[in-house]
Parts: sequence; C-alpha cells; structure tokens
Amino acid sequence: MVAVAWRRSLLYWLMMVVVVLTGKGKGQLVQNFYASTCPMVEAVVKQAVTTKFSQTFTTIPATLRLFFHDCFVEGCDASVMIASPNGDAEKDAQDNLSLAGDGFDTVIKAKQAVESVCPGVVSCADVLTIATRDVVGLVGGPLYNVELGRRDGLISQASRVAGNLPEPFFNLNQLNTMFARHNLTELDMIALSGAHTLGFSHCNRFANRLYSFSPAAAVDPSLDPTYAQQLMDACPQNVDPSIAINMDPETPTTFDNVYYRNLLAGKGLFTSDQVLFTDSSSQPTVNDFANKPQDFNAAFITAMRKLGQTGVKTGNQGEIRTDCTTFN
Ligand code: HEM
Ligand SMILES: *[C@@H]1O[C@H](CO)[C@@H](O)[C@H](O)[C@H]1NC(C)=O
Ligand SMILES: CC(=O)N[C@H]1CO[C@H](CO)[C@@H](O)[C@@H]1O
Repeated sequence: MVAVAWRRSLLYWLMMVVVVLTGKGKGQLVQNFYASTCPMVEAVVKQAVTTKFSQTFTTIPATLRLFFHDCFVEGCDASVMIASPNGDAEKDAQDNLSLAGDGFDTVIKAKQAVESVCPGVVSCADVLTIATRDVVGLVGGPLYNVELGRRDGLISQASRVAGNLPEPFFNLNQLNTMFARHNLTELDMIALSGAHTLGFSHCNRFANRLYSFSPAAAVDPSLDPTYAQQLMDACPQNVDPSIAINMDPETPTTFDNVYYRNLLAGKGLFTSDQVLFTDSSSQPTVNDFANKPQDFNAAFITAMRKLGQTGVKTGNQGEIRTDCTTFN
C-alpha cells in the first residue's frame, strides 16, 4: 500500500514536472474544455448550424471562410465578428468585402443557442471553431475533434487586416511566406486551399487571368481553354461586381478532393490555386490529394486543427463575449 501510494505520488510529481516543462495546462487548448461548464455545447452548436444550413447552403462556405479570416487576422479570437458603428472593424476591411453575411449569422445564432443553456461560459471563437468543423462535415468533409478554450479578443481593426490575408494572385513563395507566418507549412497550406472545393468567387478576383494577363493582355496559359471560355461567358468584362461563380466547377456543393483534380485539369480558379499544380515543388502533393482522398482528408484535419491554434487567447486573456458582434 505504502509503496503504491509513494509510487503514485512520484508519478504525480513527474507529471507535474512534465506539465510545467512543456507548458501544458497553461495557454493551451484542450478537447472537452467545457466538459463540466457546458457539456452540451457541441450538440447545441451542431443543432443551430444544421438549422441554418437547412435555410441556406451559403451557411457552409461562408462559415468556413469566416473561420480562416478570423484566425489569420489577430488570431482565432472572433475579432472578425465585431461590428463597429464607425465601419472600421476587421470585417469592414477591403479584404472582407465578400465575407458572406450567412457566416456571421451562423455564429450569432449558434452563440445565442449556447447562451440559453450556459450563459457567459463559451467564447464566440470556440463557437466559430465548432461551427466550422460542423459545416465541413455536413457536406461530406471529414469529421474531427476540436480543441477548445479560446477567449474572445479585444481588438478588431480594419487597418490590421491588410497584409495578413493571402491574395488570389499570390505565387507559391508568397503563399508559403504568408502561411509560415501563421505557423503553417506548405503541406498545411495546400490542404487548406482544398476549402475552395466549396463556395463562390466574385469575377474581379480572377478577371486578370482572362483579360489582362501580362505581358500581352492574354489569357493565362495555365487555364484550360474550355474552362477559360466558360469563365469569360460567366464574367464578361465590366460585369456587375456582385456576380459570383462557383469556385469548384464540378462538385460545388460537396466537400471533396475534386478541387485537386480540377488543378490537374487546368481548372484552378485563382492563380493561387493553379500555382499549386504548376509549381514543381507543390505538384507532388496536389497529385497525391487528387488521387487519394484519404490523404487529403487527413492533411486537412491536421491543418484545420493547427489553424485553430493560431494566436489564440486563453486563461485570463481577452473575454467571453455575450454578444459576438460587440465587446462586453
Ligand atoms: C491559399 C490562399 C487563399 C487565397 C488566396 C484565398 C482567396 C479567396 C478568394 C479571393 C475568395 C473569393 C471571395 C469572393 O470573391 O467572394 C475565396 C473564397 C473562399 N475561400 Fe479562400 N483563399 C485562400 C485560402 C483559403 C482557406 C485556407 C480557406 C479555409 C480553410 C478558404 C476558404 C474559402 C471559402 C470557403 C470561400 C468561399 C466563400 C463563400 O462562398 O462565401 N480559403 N478565397
Ligand atoms: C507560432 O508558434 C510560436 C511557437 O510555438 C508561438 O510563439 C507563436 O505565437 C505562434 N504564432 C501564431 C501566429 O500563432
Ligand atoms: C460582411 C461584411 O461585413 N462585409 C463588409 C466588408 O467590408 C466592406 C467595406 O470594405 C463593407 O462594405 C462590407 O459590409
């Protein structure tokens, strides 16, 4: 008995040393963070997301992109959700011009549902993280567990968006640099780009590839000619700026690896998509994801969980917002 107790306590102290040395328990996210304070949170969010999805498909791509933009600017802290009376919050920046309102609405509705069962406990940042996992799963994407414990940020400024998000004309180096700054590898970046298997883009984000590709105002030669013609039909010059088209021309409402198959066929919509195949450094990964959906799914899960760790606030940092669109 004595020996067992002694061994137990030794084990306990050894574990404490490991905990202290690795910094676990402090500033880290964990699965089931709300196990005792809000055990229903994931079920409640899922219900709200499913209801919203039954009203509009846009719920899916809008929420997924919102999560990405939130995490890349100021960290995954729901700073993107803040509405400013002066129009100078993060969501008001040029780069957010096209964040669809349904993503915001999804988080607002899910948070309201969570507040009604456990008020003041779950952050908007965690609600967005759970909702994002759920939208991917709802349209055929992989299911995965999420780490929780994020706190909501206290800063949301349009002026801090510029330079923190990738642009559709980026080349591989620019993409890698941007993602590395957020602790994401080239493999993560290629897997996360697979999110473009869903959703819409406005014509002006790729019109340069159709009408003014340098040097001689030609069509980008990396575009499949038939696809280029379809894009020109959908997006004539001086088209209504509100026109948006599917980013995945083949299976736009399914989360699958067809995005990568499209790249092999010259049907990547943005320069930043197609370059993943045309650059010899990233091409082998694109080929792998195009041929092995299970490899894509595994890499996507890993990358999404890493993305969800970006610049998070934990412990006493930030706050638990009551209303996701305003600071407490
Ligand atoms: C690799 C660099 C990336 C670039 C350059 C990029 C750029 C863009 C652009 C220009 C649009 C079209 C916006 C519009 O005109 O409405 C878009 C849409 C979208 N992006 Fe990305 N993106 C990137 C990575 C990501 C990542 C990592 C995710 C999520 C994990 C993501 C998710 C989405 C989704 C879901 C949409 C569709 C939004 C909707 O239909 O409402 N993107 N992206
Ligand atoms: C990247 O990782 C380092 C080391 O773990 C960490 O200090 C830094 O905050 C991370 N950067 C972001 C943007 O999360
Ligand atoms: C959804 C959303 O809030 N979009 C805003 C993005 O930024 C522009 C200004 O650059 C606003 O007009 C949009 O309302």
